Amino acid sequence: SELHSFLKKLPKCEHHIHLEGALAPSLLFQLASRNEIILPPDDDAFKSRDALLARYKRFLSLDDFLHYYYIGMSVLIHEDDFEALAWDYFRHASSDGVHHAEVFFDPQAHISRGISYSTILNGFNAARSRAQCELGITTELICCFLRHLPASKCLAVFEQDDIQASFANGAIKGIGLDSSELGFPPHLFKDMYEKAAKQGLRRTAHAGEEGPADFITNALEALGVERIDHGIRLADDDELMGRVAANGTMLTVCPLSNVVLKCVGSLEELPIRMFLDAGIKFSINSDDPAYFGGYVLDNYCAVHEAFDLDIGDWERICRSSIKGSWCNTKRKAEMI
Ligand code: ES4
Ligand code: ZN
Repeated sequence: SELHSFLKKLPKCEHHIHLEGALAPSLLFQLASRNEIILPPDDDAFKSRDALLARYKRFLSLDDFLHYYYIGMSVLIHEDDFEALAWDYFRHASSDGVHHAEVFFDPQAHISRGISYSTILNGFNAARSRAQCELGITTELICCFLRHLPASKCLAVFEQDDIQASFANGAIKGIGLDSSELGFPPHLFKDMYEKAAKQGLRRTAHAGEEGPADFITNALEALGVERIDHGIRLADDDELMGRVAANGTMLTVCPLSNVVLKCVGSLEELPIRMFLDAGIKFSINSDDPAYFGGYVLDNYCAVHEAFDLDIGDWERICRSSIKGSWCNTKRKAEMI
């Protein structure tokens, strides 16, 4: 339709996509076979691509999804696997009209399996160069830490020589905090975020996805984050909403993710209209596109249909997401 083509052409920036969450079942099975990885034999979901996709439609919660997410990424072994994964995402993103993508990855989930950090980074960087040359899209990497693991373990990984080198040489733009939210409040990671700030890294954290609005306050105050990933529970706290609007903190909202993981009952329950009315900056993102049934354009279309936005609303959303990006001002100017 005319609207689909309008939404497709909008100059998009994506700020909330986990590269491991772009692992489509077809690539998952292909890599499992090539790398001789045995998927759980007692779970019928791994019997076929269709069975796996059907299981993805029945996620009960964030933790139920994460169980499959961590098993899925166990097929990633070689540099080429990480390159193929990232390239697959960049191709989809570009065809959806993404001009600039800031992508998450979870080094701890690979290092713990004996994969070296350089294998991950070299693979992703090869795909990033190709994306820049062949698709004309710019990209940044955000190194995420797994909050269900002890903060001391996260800090030890943060301080690893090879990871520190990737911060110092600009390969990594910033840090994030992801995985299970309930029971793991942001302030546990205060030391790591303080060090990151001193090193000139940009800082974001998942907060207010399944967890309460208090976790958003906590992330802003204890971690000094510049963005909030998800942040939908902000709608429960009027005072905090005013502060977030006044400070210009951007939320990276993931509509289809929130529905699939049952953080909301339906798209219509998302506070999109409330955020627009309150002057809150937000971008619209895919989170884990291979698991949640859509890439970024699917998320734009779903929001359009649920909230009946007009051209002015969309222009505001796109301008905010360009402004909230962590690229240089020259690149921002090219996108506007
Ligand atoms: C995630 Cl949706 C979501 N929330 C928290 N952590 C994650 N890691 C990958 N996807
Ligand atoms: Zn996420």
